[in-house]
Amino acid sequence: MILQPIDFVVYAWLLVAVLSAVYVAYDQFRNNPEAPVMKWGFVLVTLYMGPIGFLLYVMADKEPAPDTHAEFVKPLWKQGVGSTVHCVAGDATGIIFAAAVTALLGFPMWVDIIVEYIFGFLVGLLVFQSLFMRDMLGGSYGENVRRTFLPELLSMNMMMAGMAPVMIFLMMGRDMRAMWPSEPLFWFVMSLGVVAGFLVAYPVNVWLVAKAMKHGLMTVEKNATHGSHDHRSEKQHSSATPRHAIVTRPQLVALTLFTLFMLIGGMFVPAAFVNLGVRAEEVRGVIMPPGMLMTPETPPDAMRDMAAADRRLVSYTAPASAKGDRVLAPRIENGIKVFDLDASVIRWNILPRTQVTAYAINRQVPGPRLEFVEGDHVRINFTNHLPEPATMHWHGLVVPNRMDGPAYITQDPVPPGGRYTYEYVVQQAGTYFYHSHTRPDRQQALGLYGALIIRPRDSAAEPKANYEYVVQLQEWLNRDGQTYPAMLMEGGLPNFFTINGKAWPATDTLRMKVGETIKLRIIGTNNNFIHPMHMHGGPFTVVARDGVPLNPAARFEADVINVGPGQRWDVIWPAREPGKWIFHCHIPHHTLNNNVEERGAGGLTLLIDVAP
Ligand SMILES: [Cu+2]
Repeated sequence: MILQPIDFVVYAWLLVAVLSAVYVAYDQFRNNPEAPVMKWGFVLVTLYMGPIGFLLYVMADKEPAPDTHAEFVKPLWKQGVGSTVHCVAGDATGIIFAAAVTALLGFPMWVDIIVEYIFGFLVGLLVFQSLFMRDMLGGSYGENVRRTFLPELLSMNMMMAGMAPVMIFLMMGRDMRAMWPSEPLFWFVMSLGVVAGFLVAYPVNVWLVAKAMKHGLMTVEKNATHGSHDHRSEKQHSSATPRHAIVTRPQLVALTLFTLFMLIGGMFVPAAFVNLGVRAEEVRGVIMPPGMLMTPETPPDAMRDMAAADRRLVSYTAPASAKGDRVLAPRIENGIKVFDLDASVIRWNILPRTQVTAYAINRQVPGPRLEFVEGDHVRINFTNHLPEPATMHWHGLVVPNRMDGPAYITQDPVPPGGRYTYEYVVQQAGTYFYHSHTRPDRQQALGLYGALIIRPRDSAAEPKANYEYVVQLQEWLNRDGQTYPAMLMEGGLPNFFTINGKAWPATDTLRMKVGETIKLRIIGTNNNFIHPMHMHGGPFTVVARDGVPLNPAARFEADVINVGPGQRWDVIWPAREPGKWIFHCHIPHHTLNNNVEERGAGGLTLLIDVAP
């Protein structure tokens, strides 16, 4: 599934890599008089390096015309390519194998890197150098291991010096799908790592070939017989490896030291920037918001907390016209009002052309409105179809403690697929709401909340108006197809704002006549900001705070009311003049959609259309 624009590049790259490797294999084994070990080397390296492997093969090794191979591969730069290909084929095979296995086994990243080095080195030395090159090198296997140890060490050090930082920074960057082997992005990042390793290892390989310490490309003579005879053309060998090459001990010591410093730098410098203690399975598939601060001490829990809601887990896409806050009619069982709430991941339109990935209750944002009457005995069956544990909390209500909902404090959270029944007698009346109390910074910010409207037993106790309207605020962070929980943190700041799940101009239009009144029940279902909600066309009267009615002497008029997270205000507004009057947040950024003004406003804006 395409989740990010980079995914197009990833799929294209992997496809080209496979096609290129097939072509190189075909050409090597059919047309090219290259030594068998190099044939395999090029096939593997092309698989690992995609179009770059293909390029190197065509430029440095593919026979341009019959019987020209020996001449064609003579230049030292091509011999260096051959030597590096041979090194990369062995080392990268070991590294990639180890990377996939260590990720699946659940080792932290720093262990992965060390195991990858050891595996890469061993496969390179014991298989690709000593075993596959036995014919070229002559001598026993043990002798070859000894003889190729130093060249392999130098080459592998440089290879890992290039590969490790690329793997670490790309795997543990913003898109941590790259940590997990079942994600195509993992293989793309491995591929880029091999390319970097190749480039860094190339100069050392050129030197090793020039000094006859490693083999480059080779041509197998057409009439060469198998058996004890050397497969190389002697003539070719002499031209590729000058006999005057003299290697001194100081040169080898200096070069060994240099590659060790490169290796240590490549493996340990990234530790200053990312948390190498993270295990791949802890951050499986997560995509982090752009701008989030990720340091060596950022725990994986913090990463999962701020990660995008996973679009691959969406079970339902709501029609663009769907509305949230729909009244949920209860079933009556033995005099108990029974409500079923079901949490799941959905796609939801906050604007006609803007969809978010939301954690929704009963497939709507906000969740369904529960209407109680003071004294009701209610039972709420909560089913969790989210990918993480969740609970429900009845904000402001007096309930038995184990019905209150804070995860790990009054109850174990409801696991994915699990269910919990909340049951209590409603003792209060007024404007309340429910929301998740498991990681509410994440879950409520992604949409897990809804209104609780409780009528008093004595309806005369309630200040009346001609109309009623519930206002639920929310902040969203939605970028490039990903929805992250909006948080007042670096990288977590919201760019969309909704009233009842819709941003202006998709918010409701309320219609009334001059002389009529409307009661707004404003609920601070928002997580981060205090929104100063302002009414045009004259003040409203504040008649209740946090569900509790203000006695007439305590009521007051205002045209701005600060709605902090969790607060509720009931206000009554009389329509004094005909026309279009707006009710909006007075933080101007909150009346824009991703900083764009649409039809005069955006976000937290509601229109009241008053007829004469
Ligand atoms: Cu605001």
